[in-house]
Amino acid sequence: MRTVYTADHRLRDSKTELYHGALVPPFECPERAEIILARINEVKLGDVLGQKGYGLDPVLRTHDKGLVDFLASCWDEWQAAGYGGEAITSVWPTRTMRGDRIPTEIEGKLGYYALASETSISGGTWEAALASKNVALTATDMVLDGERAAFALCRPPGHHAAIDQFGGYCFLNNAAIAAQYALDKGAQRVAIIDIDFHHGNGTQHIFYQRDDVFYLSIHGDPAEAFPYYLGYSDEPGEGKGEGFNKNYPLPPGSDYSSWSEALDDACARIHNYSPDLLVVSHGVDAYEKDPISFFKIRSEDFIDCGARLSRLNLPTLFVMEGGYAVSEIGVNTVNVLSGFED
Ligand code: SS9
Ligand code: ZN
Repeated sequence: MRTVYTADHRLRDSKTELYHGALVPPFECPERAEIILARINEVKLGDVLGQKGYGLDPVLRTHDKGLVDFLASCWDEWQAAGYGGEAITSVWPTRTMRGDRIPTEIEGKLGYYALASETSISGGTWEAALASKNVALTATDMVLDGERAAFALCRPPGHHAAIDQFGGYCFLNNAAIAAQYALDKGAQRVAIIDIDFHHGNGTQHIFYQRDDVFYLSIHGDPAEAFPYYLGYSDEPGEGKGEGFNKNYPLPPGSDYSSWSEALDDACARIHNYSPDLLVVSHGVDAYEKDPISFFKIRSEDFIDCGARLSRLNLPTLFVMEGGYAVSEIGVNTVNVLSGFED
């Protein structure tokens, strides 16, 4: 399998994450992508190619222009306002206020577009987010051009980014942008299976009312895990999208026996849907030693997971999402890809 990677991911190098009430070095750090790349080369998974340019058009097919403009100018506006730290929101349009006014002051605007406050915006963030979606689209083109599978080594990740919100370490929803791009290039149906530990609230939000993208996700029960306010089992999709959203929330301590049961059910539904393309939101934070998650998936389980995905026999695009046990992230990520190939 070939990989698409760019060193531009390093431009996303924020120094602060608001975590349990303290500012800590971000879990979502540049080393993550470098360690995955090193493992790909170590096991000779396949060639590694650079990004092609795609501009903003495919982004605006998925995201709101207000969010895009905000992300592009946030850091400059934050600095121009004279604020000392990285851009972290401390305000929101909460339930008792208006959600239809977008303030002009950067602090208010930041709260409008943020879905959480752990994700600081700093210099280079926007450039890295643009490169990350280019990586996803370059790999999408490889699959549309006939490769059985490709790996988009995206960083920063994307699945928490909604139509008009960023957060959860995500700015642009790489998997969603890729799915929409495939549809625009002639695909009829796309399935997205999200194996990251966290529910991909952004991806669900983007496609919730649509039947041309079927979103399925296995994740920590949102009653007990980020993103907390979406990802429950009673979210089937809406309107013509009803029946094309499927969540598998699992409790703390879940191991591969219950996790793979959910995966098998998801694969059966994907098979019945008969998509032209399978997008895998590929996160490895379900791993037993992940510092911010609570599943018990072992490194070898990821190989089996890849093998099960492969049995669907579909053109498959892997898009990197989360995974924060940094020293094991290379092995775990590539285990899914090698399991898929063998
Ligand atoms: C854990 C807080 C987690 C955000 C996690 C985003 C994961 C992206 N107590 N906060 S894959
Ligand atoms: Zn995650």
